[in-house]
Amino acid sequence: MSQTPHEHYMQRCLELAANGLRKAMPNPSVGAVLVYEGRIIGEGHTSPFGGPHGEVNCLNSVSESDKHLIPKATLYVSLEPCSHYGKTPPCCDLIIKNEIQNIIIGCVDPNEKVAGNGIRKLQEAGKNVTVGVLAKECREFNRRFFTFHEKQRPYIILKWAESADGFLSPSDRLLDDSTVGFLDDSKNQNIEQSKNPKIQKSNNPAPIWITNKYSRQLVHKWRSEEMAILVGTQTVLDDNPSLDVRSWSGPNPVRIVLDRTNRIPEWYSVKNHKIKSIFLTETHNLPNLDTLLYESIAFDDKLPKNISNVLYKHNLQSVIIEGGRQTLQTFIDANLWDEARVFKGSVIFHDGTPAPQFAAQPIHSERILDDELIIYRNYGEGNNI
Ligand code: AOF
Ligand code: ZN
Repeated sequence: MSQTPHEHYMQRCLELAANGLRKAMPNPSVGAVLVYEGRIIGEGHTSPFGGPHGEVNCLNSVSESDKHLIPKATLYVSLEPCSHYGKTPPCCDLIIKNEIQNIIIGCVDPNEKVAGNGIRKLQEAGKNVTVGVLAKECREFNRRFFTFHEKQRPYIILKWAESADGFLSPSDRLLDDSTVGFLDDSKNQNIEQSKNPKIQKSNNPAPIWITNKYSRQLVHKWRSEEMAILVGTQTVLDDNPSLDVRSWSGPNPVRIVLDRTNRIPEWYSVKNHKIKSIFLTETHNLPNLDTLLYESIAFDDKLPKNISNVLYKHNLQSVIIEGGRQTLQTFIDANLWDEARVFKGSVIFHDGTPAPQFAAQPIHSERILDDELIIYRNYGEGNNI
């Protein structure tokens, strides 16, 4: 489908914004493009958190020789320009000061400090303001930010890997003891993957992987894109995962660990101080230490909501939940999830822990060598962004 010129420049805004998405969090990443008579004279995107907004970087990028064109140019911006003093001054004031007359906006900012005030301020200053060009794409792009502000909760991504016959892990009966590793990327194993994963006995310490190394690398990329990663107690006790970003470059998400009765031993990887971690317990008398924090929550029938409230309180706009079965199923049953990313490997377990059960339509699937990746979105009632 051919794009209108407005859509074309808005698309460029999103391309620019993609460059700054993770670093800008928990701010939205916003792209801005300044166009004069079909020529882009300036462009920019939001700087890392706390830094200048997209509009500022766009205006600063205009060359000396083009500066006189600014008032006659059209500004495209993927999110409503801000109207408030946050860590930076209002972008609206900058636009007004630069005497830009035409502003094309992708979508309204859901932040209650802005929420239409930016558009109003520009209109009151006599500007021509158009709102809603590629609005859906602009919201989708910053979906973590939108979910956070509109639903007061993080964007929730479920991730698991299952065998070709639908198990997360093989039956214990197939294993000599529980020290054998298997499964996928929630593990802390750096051992090279054999090409054909087979169930290993305990005299062989090699883990059993469901997914191949390309799929596992993708999971590390995903971790680097989210603000938090969460697993249940059993997953930690079984696998001693580090929950960090290894085979990809990018920041580590904050580790969120369910530990209702404080069972996780001090020497486990999730308790090292290398990465900020939050332990969710029923009760604790443990002090917050360095990067290791504790939060008390009720482990009742509202557990997923209670967890989501803690993440919200800590300004964590997204979380990838990597297991185990019970934790994943609890979020599914509460209908508190936005995306599920499911790998189906080629290994067959015949028996074991069944994969979570849920009803949702896949929006995408692809093959990664012998693995299949299926992505689901939860557009359930009241749950669409
Ligand atoms: C824009 N352009 O590029 C971004 C905006 O504390 P501050 O000053 O960084 O403001 C953060 C808020 O500003 C953020 O929550 C969102 O409402 C808006 N972000 N606005 O005009 C931008 N990143
Ligand atoms: Zn701004």
